[in-house]
Amino acid sequence: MEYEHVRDVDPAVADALAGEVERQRDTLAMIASENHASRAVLEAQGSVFTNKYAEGYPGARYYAGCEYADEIESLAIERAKDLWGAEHVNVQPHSGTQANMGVYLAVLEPGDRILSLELEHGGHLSHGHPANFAGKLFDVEHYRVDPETGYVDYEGLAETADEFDPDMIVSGFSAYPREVEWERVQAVADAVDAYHMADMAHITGLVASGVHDSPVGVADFVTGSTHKTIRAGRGGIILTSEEHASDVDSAVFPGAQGGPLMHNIAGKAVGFREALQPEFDEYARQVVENAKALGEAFVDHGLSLVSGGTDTHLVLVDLRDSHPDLTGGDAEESLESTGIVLNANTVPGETRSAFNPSGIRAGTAALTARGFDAEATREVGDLICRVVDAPDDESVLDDVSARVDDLCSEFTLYE
Ligand code: DSN
Repeated sequence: MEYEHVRDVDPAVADALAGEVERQRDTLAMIASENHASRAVLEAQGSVFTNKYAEGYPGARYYAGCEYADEIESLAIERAKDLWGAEHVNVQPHSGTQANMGVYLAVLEPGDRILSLELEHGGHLSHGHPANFAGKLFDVEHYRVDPETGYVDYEGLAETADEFDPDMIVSGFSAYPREVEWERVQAVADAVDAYHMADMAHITGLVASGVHDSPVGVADFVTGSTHKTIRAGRGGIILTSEEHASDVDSAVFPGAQGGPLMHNIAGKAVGFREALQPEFDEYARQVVENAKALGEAFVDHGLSLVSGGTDTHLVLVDLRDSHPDLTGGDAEESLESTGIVLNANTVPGETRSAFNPSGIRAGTAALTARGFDAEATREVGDLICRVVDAPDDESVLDDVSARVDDLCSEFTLYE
């Protein structure tokens, strides 16, 4: 990762690239939506396919010279079908949000009704937040988690669906630590004659490996991003049945996007091949085991976890009980100074601003990619607790920082 050609023409960008490589090597990435793609995926994503226009789909392009573009897109599609067992796959969405846009545009009209999980209860901006296109185009109502248990309130979802009569129910999350009961959401969608879109962005890898139940074959549409637990590089994906194939394809292109990012699709193809290997199942199982170990370290230390624990790759800590004077933003900042990089997050029943909320979210996908086991992850949990207890104590921060350095040297990255 020398970037010598960049350095020749642009030393400032070369410095930033080198700095980012070092930052990733020398810190612990615990932002739950991040991961470390393999060198093979990075190589494919940084390839000459960035030069190629390939509007259309394999075998039916609007440009000449698409022979190899067709080949990689077909490989990505076939591998995705193998991974998730879908009848039809579109690998062109530039991101998870673009994938969601593709599904909405495939079957909804502006003004139609969407029922989704509220943002501060774990949902996502593209599920209909007023600041997002989805909130501006559609009439959006939310369901929530049960304030006592932290689990999705499926009875509340059914009641709200009865009253609101949605055209589409969105399941899935960006900050929810439990398995989603896809069949229960589908039963509600059936009862009110709504489409069901399952956004599995965070758990694409857990579903592909069978660690989590799959929404494919249950929901009408399944969307995801390809750079979180699946490690296939940045992008989005839509999985659906033959029935909706052409509506989805036309909604993605020409509906929502122009030329597909063929270099990203090359990365997806490589990452999906990696995820089809038996080692990936072991990786995904370890991601969840590590998240459980992290959660246990927090609970043993007296921190409150939303829902009390996790089934996924992430834990969500509500700091209000144990550390009422510490905001998520302050915790994030102190942790970053030690080399532990996670994010402040809203929690159900949030009482602070979204810019400096009451929780922190931590994920284990990236640590696991660099080889962390449950014991090492638990130690990171203990280090986080030390910082949360004394966020301004320089000697604690120095001590934790030194241990983070040791762990980064032991669990190497991109050597
Ligand atoms: N913003 C991402 C996350 O951090 O969950 C999802 O798109």
